[in-house]
Amino acid sequence: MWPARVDQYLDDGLGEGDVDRWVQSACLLCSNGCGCDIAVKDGRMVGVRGRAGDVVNHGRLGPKGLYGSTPWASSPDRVTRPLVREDGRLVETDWETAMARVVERSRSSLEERGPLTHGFYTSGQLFLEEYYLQAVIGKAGIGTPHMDGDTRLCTATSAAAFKESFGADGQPGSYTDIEHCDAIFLYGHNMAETQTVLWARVLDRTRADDPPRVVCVDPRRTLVAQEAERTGGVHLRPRVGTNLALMNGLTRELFANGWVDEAWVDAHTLGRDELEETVAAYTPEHVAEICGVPADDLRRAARIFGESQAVLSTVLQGFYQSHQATAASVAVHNLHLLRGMIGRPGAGVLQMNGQPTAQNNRECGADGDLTGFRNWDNPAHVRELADAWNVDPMTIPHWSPPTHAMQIFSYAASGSIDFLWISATNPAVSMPESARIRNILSSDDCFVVVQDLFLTETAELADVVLPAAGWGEKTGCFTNVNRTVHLSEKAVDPPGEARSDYEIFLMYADLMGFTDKDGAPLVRWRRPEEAFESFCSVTRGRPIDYTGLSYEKLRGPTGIPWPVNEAHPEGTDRLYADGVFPTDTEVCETFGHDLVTGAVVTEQEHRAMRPDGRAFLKGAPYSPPHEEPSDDFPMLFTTGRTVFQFHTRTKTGRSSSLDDAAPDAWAEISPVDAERLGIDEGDWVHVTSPRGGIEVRARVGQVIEGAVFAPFHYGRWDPRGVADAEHRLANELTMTVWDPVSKQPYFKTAACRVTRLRGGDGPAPAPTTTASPATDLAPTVGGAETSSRVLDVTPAYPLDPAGGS
Ligand SMILES: Nc1nc2c(c(=O)[nH]1)N[C@H]1C(S)=C(S)[C@@H](COP(=O)(O)OP(=O)(O)OC[C@H]3O[C@@H](n4cnc5c(=O)[nH]c(N)nc54)[C@H](O)[C@@H]3O)O[C@H]1N2
Ligand SMILES: Nc1nc2c(c(=O)[nH]1)N[C@H]1C(S)=C(S)[C@@H](COP(=O)(O)OP(=O)(O)OC[C@H]3O[C@@H](n4cnc5c(=O)[nH]c(N)nc54)[C@H](O)[C@@H]3O)O[C@H]1N2
Ligand code: SF4
Ligand SMILES: [Mo]
Repeated sequence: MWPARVDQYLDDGLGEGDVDRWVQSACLLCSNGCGCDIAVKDGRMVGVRGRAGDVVNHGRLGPKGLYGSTPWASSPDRVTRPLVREDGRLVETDWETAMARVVERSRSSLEERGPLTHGFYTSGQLFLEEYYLQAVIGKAGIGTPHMDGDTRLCTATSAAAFKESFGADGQPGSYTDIEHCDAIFLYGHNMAETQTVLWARVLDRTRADDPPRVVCVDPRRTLVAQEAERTGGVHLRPRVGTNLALMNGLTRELFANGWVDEAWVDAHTLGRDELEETVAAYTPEHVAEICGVPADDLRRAARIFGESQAVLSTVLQGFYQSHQATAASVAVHNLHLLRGMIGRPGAGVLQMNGQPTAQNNRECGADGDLTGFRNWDNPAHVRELADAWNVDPMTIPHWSPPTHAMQIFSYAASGSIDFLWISATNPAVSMPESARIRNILSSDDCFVVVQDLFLTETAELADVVLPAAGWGEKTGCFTNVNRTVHLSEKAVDPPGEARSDYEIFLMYADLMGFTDKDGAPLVRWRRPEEAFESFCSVTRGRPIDYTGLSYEKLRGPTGIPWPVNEAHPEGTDRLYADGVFPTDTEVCETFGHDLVTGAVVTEQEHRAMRPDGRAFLKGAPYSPPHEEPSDDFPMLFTTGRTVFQFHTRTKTGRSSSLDDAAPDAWAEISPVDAERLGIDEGDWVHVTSPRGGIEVRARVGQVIEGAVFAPFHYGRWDPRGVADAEHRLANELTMTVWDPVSKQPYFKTAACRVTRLRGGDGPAPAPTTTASPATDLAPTVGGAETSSRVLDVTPAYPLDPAGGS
């Protein structure tokens, strides 16, 4: 049992006695979903503390959760009134005027050119009720297939991989697997920085008796990689963009060494022989040629997998945002299925999420999925929703696959979408090929509505900006990566005239007058709780069954993992304990795809395979990335995160503790490349790709030779007015290409060139206590004190960068 420890943060100078009340919630800064209470004083959020009884975190909170959850809320630069564009400038106005503009434009587009003019691009950070309301408006009110979220950039591959292997979305494993496993494999997942509380749980095992071995697949020597070395596991460092070749090599080793549980495979899976054939060519030596991973390292890693009784695997952006994303992520499932390691303690897959509420977007269907894990290609599933919402089934778009985010922006570029509503995401910074995105958003042809807490780089380009209430300023539910549902209660009023996203979408539905097929208002709920109850009822009978949940039940001591129903009134820790998967043709969420081309499998083809509750083993050959190094662009560019910042920094950038520790962008290169290019630690460098470039300081770090790593957090906005903020956005370099199955764009493969511009005046502003240490261990900008103040709240970090505990 993982011991409880309550972590707490209060604003400077405040003690526990100063807090007026604590309000129940869960942390909204990553998908781990740690249970917490919000401290309120004089109507302001002034801190947080972990909830000891919560199954997710046992009271712990990490650096972002502690220091980043509340300071943004009372920041003086919140948007507090609606803004509309007048003569090229955004000016303040009242809600009536702003909504009248939105509704007028929406009506005229619908009347003139129909529902395909409308696109909704939402988030992984709203509440369940807000996605569900959007889904009902978009699917049953307007009838547009053009709905997606930034979840496409984030966890589309997680959902796609589940659907391809198991028939439906839904995390099979559990965090409790950490306590029971013999080995932990982390694929493209820097858990030490991106899910710090989960990593603390891992460290509590790896630093105790009988530790599991860790295997890390990452081109950088992250803290995870260091833990792999320390536990006698393996750090596999593939060349950027070669994950699938590596996975095929691991899979081949299981077959070649007789590590396959043939009886289990025979009873519970389909496709074993085809998979063996697909991976036959990937000998360790062949893999070494493609990936640059020593053949013996691959053999050692495979042996750990093959000889362990219970392996826990976690997968994240190094796989999802990289080349052949779905095929590589499905390959992780294949390893588990071949060993019969699923559905029992310790043998789990955590196909991770990133954003705190990405799961709910997938569940509710504001993202291109059909509500309640239904199959858009199954007329019976569409009818169930039509009945629940009392609309004609033909209103709900299902004549073709739903439009993914990258395509929505292409339609906006070509003019077929001319009404684009963006909520709780900042695509001008977070989408690939930023120059293209800025052009689309600022074009006169497309009417852009942006709903945010701040005047972000995206909001600045909008036609209408709607001021939103954030976490703690509204009530709703959300579900973490581990299927655990939490209720987050309103703690304080939003500033000025800001309103919750739920209220804003409700206002739009009322003004548009959407009706059901009997002419009654389509959306009759008022309180978020009514939307929640409606959602629970449409999940009945689906793999994601919420029918046993209510707000009242969620006010208990802990979050509850779905399915929660009559059979499982207290929730379900682990799926597929019986080895039965939701793959039946009538049940599944998709009939599946060809992993190489993305071509859809038809209903007839699916039926002919007679899945009968068995999981699919699906393989694909490796092919090289879209853009390979050339004479002009000889290196590989990859991007990611630091522990101290969250995405485009709108919250963490307003916490001085966090922002001081990682105040500005950098580019990480290997010592060998630095030497070759004449670059010293802290020098200004120009990193360019065929699409654009950045000018940042170089961190001579621990990335693999031939690769460049840059954080994507830093757009133009800066709390301290950094002079070179114009030229530091990593997405200037990334490209408009995506995985054929999940449609997730590639943020982790592009060709680039690095040139030295001039000397710097000290080390790069990259934190030294994380995945980006300098060889000379220069102190982190912001001061070692700030950094350790942030770092000492969890044992996730060896404070000594050399790796002590
Ligand atoms: N501090 C912090 N935590 C966060 C977030 C944040 O912004 N900041 N965001 C949250 C969200 S939404 C998400 S999605 C998650 C993301 O969490 P992670 O996926 O852990 O984060 P990343 O840094 O994007 O990528 C992980 C690793 O992929 C590696 N990588 C790059 N290219 C390749 C490749 O070709 N192959 C392999 N195998 N690995 C590669 C990088 O070196 C990096 O260490 O984090 C969540 N948590
Ligand atoms: N190069 C590169 N690019 C990437 C990635 C990468 O690894 N590399 N990762 C991708 C991934 S995984 C992700 S998740 C995306 C994240 O990209 P974004 O979603 O664009 O990032 P955020 O900064 O979290 O944007 C959320 C916005 O919502 C606002 N907001 C917060 N709460 C609320 C609310 O309750 N209501 C409303 N209306 N607004 C709210 C915030 O102020 C902020 O502007 O970036 C993607 N882009
Ligand atoms: S691990 Fe994630 S959910 Fe937990 S405190 Fe940290 S940021 Fe919040
Ligand atoms: Mo994400």
